[in-house]
Amino acid sequence: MSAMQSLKIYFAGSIRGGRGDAARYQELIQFLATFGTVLTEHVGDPELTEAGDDGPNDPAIHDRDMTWLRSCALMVAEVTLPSLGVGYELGWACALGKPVLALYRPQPGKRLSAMVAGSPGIVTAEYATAHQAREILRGFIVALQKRLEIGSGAT
Ligand code: 6K6
Repeated sequence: MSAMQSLKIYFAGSIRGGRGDAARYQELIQFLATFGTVLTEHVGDPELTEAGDDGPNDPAIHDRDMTWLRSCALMVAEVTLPSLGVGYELGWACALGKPVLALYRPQPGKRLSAMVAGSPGIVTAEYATAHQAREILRGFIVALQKRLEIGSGAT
């Protein structure tokens, strides 16, 4: 990738599945923005509630997000709070061959879906602190940037 091109990052996190982790999403998005362009910054918007219906209609949301998903270089999903929409996006990202990182905070008495944890197309990483999450993100993106540079024949 040339220095002029910004890495397009699709961040996925629960919206109608519940907004309990919205502040974490915002922190992760702010960190991701230091590596490129986060296409889905609204996922971390603290004003966005799970019940809010003042935005675009559902087909418009779906089609806009799918256009972004198709155009992204990688997907990062925070999967601790289960969300149908995030599961749908993960499936599409895998089918499209996108690099996918799922961040998960282990919860007492719960386990991450086997369809995420067991997917060969998804790198799942467990974390507890924001610092750990940032280190995981940094490692994943730096490795991807190296692969992209090698793939583009850059020296
Ligand atoms: C506001 C309040 C309720 O719905 C809205 C507006 N909705 C959305 N706007 C943008 N992206 C959305 C919206 N709903 C779902 N998504 C996408 O699905 C995001 O990229 C999230 O990663 C994921 C969340 O899915 P749900 O099932 O938790 O809503």
